[in-house]
Amino acid sequence: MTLTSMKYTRRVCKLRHFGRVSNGLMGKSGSKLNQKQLEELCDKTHFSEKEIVQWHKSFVRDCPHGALSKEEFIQIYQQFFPFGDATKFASFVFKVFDENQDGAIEFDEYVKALSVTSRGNLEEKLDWAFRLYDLDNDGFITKSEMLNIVDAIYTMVGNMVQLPEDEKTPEKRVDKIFRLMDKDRDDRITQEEFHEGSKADPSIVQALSLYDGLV
Ligand SMILES: [Ca+2]
Ligand SMILES: [Ca+2]
Ligand SMILES: [Ca+2]
Repeated sequence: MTLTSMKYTRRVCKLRHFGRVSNGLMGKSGSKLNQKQLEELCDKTHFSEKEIVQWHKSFVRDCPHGALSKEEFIQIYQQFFPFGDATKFASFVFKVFDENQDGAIEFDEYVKALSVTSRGNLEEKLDWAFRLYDLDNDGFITKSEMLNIVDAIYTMVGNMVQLPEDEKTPEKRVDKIFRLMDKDRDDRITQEEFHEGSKADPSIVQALSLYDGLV
């Protein structure tokens, strides 16, 4: 169940009828990509100009109104998790994608996020994940923030996977992650603790559900 970029596109394709419905709203930026934008995106991502042009083509085809709405985004996730409810988790991920916080994912936001989640190195992925978990964006992950995300993951996945005893509930999993990561025991995780912990113990990264492709 890896949400790779290809799968995103395929799922977006399935949502094409949304695009048709909202054709009337066309006119939002995103239908054309100029050379400057192309170079900028090439700079900021791990994609070549050629790849960006390809991504753009499929993005415009699938989202003719030029942006992906939150509802469409949730629907993409939901199709991967038919036995659970993806609304909450997808909403959190949406927030990280939507850099300018205008309530929609424009092409540049889409392609930058895909670059990190599909081609980013571990550091980049961890930074991205940190932003996901740090809900109020104050530079610390509190237990309640982490509980929010982990609970959303459990709700989305449903009872699909067999979990070890110390991960049976969201609370247990959060306690486990904090035991491993929160080195100074102040009940909040800094970016440094997050990085160090993940590198020292790959099982944490797994516990964060980063690499089973949820983000
Ligand atoms: Ca946006
Ligand atoms: Ca925080
Ligand atoms: Ca700490």
